[in-house]
Amino acid sequence: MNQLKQKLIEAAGRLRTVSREVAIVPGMQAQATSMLERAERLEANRFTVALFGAFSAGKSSFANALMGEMVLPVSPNPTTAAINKIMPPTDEFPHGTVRVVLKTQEAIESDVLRSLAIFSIHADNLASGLKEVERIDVSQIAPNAKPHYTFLKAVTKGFAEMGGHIGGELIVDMTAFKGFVAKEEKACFAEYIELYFSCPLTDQGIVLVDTPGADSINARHTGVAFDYMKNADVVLFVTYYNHAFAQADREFLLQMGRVKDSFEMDKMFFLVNACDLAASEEELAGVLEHVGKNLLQCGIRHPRIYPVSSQTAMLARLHAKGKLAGSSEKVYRQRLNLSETDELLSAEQALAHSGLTAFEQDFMRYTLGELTEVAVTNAFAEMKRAHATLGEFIQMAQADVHLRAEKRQAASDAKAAAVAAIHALSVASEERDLVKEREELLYYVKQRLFFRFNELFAYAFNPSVLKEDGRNMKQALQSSLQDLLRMIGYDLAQELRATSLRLEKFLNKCGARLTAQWAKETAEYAPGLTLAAYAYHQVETPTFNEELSPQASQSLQKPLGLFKNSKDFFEQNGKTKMRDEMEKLLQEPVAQFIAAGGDLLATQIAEAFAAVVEAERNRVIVQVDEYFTGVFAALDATLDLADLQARQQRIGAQIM
Ligand SMILES: Nc1nc2c(ncn2[C@@H]2O[C@H](COP(=O)(O)OP(=O)(O)OP(=O)(O)O)[C@@H](O)[C@H]2O)c(=O)[nH]1
Ligand SMILES: [Mg+2]
Repeated sequence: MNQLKQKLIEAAGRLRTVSREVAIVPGMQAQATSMLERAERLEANRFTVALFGAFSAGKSSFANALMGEMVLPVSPNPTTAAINKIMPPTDEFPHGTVRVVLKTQEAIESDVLRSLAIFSIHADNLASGLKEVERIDVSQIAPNAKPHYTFLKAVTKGFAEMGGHIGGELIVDMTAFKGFVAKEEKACFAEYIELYFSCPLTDQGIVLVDTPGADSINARHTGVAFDYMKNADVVLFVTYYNHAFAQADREFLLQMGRVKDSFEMDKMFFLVNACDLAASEEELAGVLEHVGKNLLQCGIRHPRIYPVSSQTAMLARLHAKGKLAGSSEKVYRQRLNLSETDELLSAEQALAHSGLTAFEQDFMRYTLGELTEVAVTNAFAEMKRAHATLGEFIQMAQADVHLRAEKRQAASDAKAAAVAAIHALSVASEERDLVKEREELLYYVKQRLFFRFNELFAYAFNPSVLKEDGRNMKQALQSSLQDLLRMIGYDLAQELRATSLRLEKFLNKCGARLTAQWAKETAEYAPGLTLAAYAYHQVETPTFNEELSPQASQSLQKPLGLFKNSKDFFEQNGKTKMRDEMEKLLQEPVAQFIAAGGDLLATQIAEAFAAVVEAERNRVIVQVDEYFTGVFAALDATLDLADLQARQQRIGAQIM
């Protein structure tokens, strides 16, 4: 594991050396600066590993096992309530420091007002909103609305203590950390919590992000979850051995299925945790197969699935440190099928038995190893480019005096022609392609939503919610309808987020295509110039609305009235009739919703593309300009040839 960081540091060192060698060469300043910046990026490199999964799947337990210490609080009840990041310590934040970054006043207010709206309560501001929480009828809360209620109660409870800190940040110690992470009344005020903690994992520059159970994160933090899914280098998805996939799991995995092809590499790992609960090898194989089938249904093919026991792995790591206490040794022996008199396995064997070794090997090799490799390869490509440019200048400077004079005039003309060609290249065809791509992607969003409509309808209008056991059926029907609309809004917002990522990828394809065209144009006038590789541009995911228009709910009241009784609904064709009616009436509001999201995407992508063109064009022009500065210096014989040759040789040694 240690080699990763070392490889990066070593490549950074070479970049610094080469940068120093060429910094004084006319026409190579931009390359020198760029190599220096790359070196800094490599040295500060962070790999983000984000953990997702349902409540109590064992995300925090697994994170602890990876770190080899009981850092995060763990319990059978919903525990982790805030996003927390375990980070490599810095000078400013030494080992053991905890930084709690609190939400802003606006963020808390909008979270509270949004959650209140789920209960049809509308308030003007935070203070008046919090007073309304008591009005919620606890006996009537739909399962999907539960996280919202828990959240509102937590804000009310914690306001006296935390209210004064809103918008700021707090520095606390490790003891207070556990309270912040696990106590919802505190955690609900935190945007995220950073724990600076030295362990083998963070020493490699890895940032481990532990998230609250998918249920609450889906209900209240969809945008945030998506950003982590999008930006993390590795995503670990944890399920508990004998828990079925919950709806929240499915929603998360569906989203992963939608976007996975937008990533360069497969960055997903699936962990089936608590495998110590397996009664037999056959049972375990059955569970793994079940997980694989579920993933396939979500569009995830060829998943990497690992059975693990976080607890056994943790015990093995304690054993390795000689910290195994009496009671934990007993559990440890049970897990390893050893009697009290048997000799203990080595910690290494026990870790292999827990499944962690197999996971860690692949995790390091396939993802972080490959990511490091890519970073190092790019660094070498840049050094080789510097080596080639310098070689070209040396060759020119060696030419005889008449030839140089001739070339001097030609170079002057070539430079002007190259710059003119760069400006002349039209980007209209890329702009058209982007519009076409967006329209096509959005067309399929609508198709897919209605393809899923039966499933969503059946989930919202299910027999357990519409049971005639004396409950208020009118209210139950309304709640099913609201559930359905909420799921549709959520599904569409997720689709739009996925679309935004696909468009980001397409935009970069267009950008790279332009750069390739510029390279072709400039090659005619400056054959010795190799342009720097196109740099990927990220586009921020817009914040999408997640609710259909209120008119949608109004227009569906009529088909809702078709409900006679649950027998007619579930056993005769009452359900089909209502569903078909609703499907018809929803066409328009869904189309409008997608169109509004599409407008947001259109503006954002157009602006982003204009910015990419501007930035890349300038980058190319600067390179052309620099290159000719070097050419002129070489042809004017103002260079110290012997010195340049020595430099080129030293650079050659760096890139061997
Ligand atoms: N048998 C067994 N139980 C485990 C294992 N890992 C975790 N558990 C138990 O599962 C429960 C949940 O573990 P956590 O790590 O808190 O789960 P989580 O996913 O972080 O839960 P939230 O933070 O609430 O979303 C705890 O009671 C753990 O002791 C394991 O490997 N084997
Ligand atoms: Mg947890």
